[in-house]
Amino acid sequence: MKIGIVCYPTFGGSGVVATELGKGLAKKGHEVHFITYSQPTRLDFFNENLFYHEVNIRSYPLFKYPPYELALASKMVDVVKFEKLDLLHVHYAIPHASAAVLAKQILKSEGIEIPIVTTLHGTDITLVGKDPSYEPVVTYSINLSDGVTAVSDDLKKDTYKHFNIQREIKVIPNFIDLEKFQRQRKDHFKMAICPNGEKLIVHTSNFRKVKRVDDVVRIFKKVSETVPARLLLVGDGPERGHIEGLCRELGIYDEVRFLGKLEAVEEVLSVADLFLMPSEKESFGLAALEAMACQVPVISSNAGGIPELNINGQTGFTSNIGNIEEMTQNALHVLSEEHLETFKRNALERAKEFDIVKILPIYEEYYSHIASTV
Ligand code: GMT
Repeated sequence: MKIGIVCYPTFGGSGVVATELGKGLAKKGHEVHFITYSQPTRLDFFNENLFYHEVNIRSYPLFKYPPYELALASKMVDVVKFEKLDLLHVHYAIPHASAAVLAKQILKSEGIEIPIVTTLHGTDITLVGKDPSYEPVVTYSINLSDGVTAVSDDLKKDTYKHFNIQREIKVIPNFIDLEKFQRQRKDHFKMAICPNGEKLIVHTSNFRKVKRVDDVVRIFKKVSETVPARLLLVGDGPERGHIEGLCRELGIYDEVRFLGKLEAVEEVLSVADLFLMPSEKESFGLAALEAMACQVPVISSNAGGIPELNINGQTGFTSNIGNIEEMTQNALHVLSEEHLETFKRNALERAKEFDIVKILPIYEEYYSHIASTV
């Protein structure tokens, strides 16, 4: 098929999923056209089936807010027409779904039918989308999409709960490329960070409030009072300054390293013993899946779709949001010599269930089904 993919081209989970999906489809022989405002971060190699179309946003002194959604819709119209696309797949409802609906209506007026599939990723529903400033547009554009997918059962339920949705939502979970995310031998790195055999705990996120990085730091402090440990914080975002301050205040700054945004996060995960994800909201938890693929057990909250991935007592543990005490006890349990290897093995086995090789055909089948109904 000829597929147009619209996404945020950044490090965020939805952009990563969209880009990896497009790369995977291209490798299978589909022609994939990315339509974004800049080159997607992970679109970093040549493939004859991959194309990138940049959305140009014309500025004008009158515009306090440049109308990105209109520029995007116009670009979609252009690409669908001239590349003769069979389907548009937009990731993250705001504003991609409404821009796609607009593009579809324009194309229809010219006698061109283009099916659109919208994938809901999480905050487009649970945080931003249900805000009254966006809710009517999100509801309308989900209802007018030809196909709608959500990355977990929990997100599907949340969408029906908060919006008046008439469409069937299909759950297609996040996936992982096990060739890229696998435990590699990085002993020199581990020696440099943990010279005395300390346990290595890792957290990766965009450092937004919803990730509760405070909890990460507080759990680490408590764990390190019992077991010598180090904490690596990967990523960057609005809470970083505050978290640095908290580490100083708690007297653990020397045991914590801030690595910023990393391309090859799998290298860090390859030497990790435990991953922390105490999020307030998380539709799926792609970062935890990446850790598990590298044989890293997960201590997490039970928010959103996380329990659909992290199996309590098997691949790690899930606790109520903010229950730092329980998460600490669970972390110590997993890190014990007696249990660590079993949890690592279980984490990898679970990650294999989300292998891109298994999930790609589900998308392909869904595309064919949606295209046949339009
Ligand atoms: O986690 C974030 O804040 C980034 C966000 C995004 O929209 O890019 O991630 C969301 O989509 C990911 C891919 O589907 C999911 O794995 C994340 O759980 C989800 N984040 C939230 O729901 C907070």
